[in-house]
Amino acid sequence: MAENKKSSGLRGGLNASGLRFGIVVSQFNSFITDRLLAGAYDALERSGASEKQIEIVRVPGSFEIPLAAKKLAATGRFDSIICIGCVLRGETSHYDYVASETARGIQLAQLDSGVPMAFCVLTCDTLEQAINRAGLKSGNKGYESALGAIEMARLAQKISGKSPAVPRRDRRR
Ligand code: INI
Repeated sequence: MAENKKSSGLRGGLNASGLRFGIVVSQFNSFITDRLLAGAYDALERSGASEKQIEIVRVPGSFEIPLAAKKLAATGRFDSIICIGCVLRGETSHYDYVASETARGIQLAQLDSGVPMAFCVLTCDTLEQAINRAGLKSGNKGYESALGAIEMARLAQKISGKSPAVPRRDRRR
């Protein structure tokens, strides 16, 4: 019985076909963010999305991501938005403000708009840590975030009844 409960519940799934994605990518630390973008794009394509379902918007730095993401969401054209940035700690407290306001802004943007937003903003102490998360030792966070974006887009559809949570053939009349 407990086993059954563990596997039950609504899930999004990882089929990206027909979904529309916005990707907001920061140009600051583009050595890292370009690799995260490539990872995200790869995940979307492997999951069934085609080029015309994906729109990329470039902003100067991570601090600008939330506004661009909110504006994209307001167009109504997107099922999910992936927010890509990389904040590296420097000698001053600037890092803390950029990192926390970017995270807060993205969370507010997704809660205000109702459009799922994946948080793919690396916050690292060193460049090495960032490189490891952009395709080396620790995988590619862009790839992982894109999978999260697909899953949340599908889950949002199911919760709001826009796509059948249960395949039609399995429904009881
Ligand atoms: N933007 C980043 O995306 N990463 C950083 O590491 C960074 N640092 O360290 O300054 C950064 N700053 C720029 C910021 O995002 C804004 O573009 C800028 O403050 C103008 O609003």
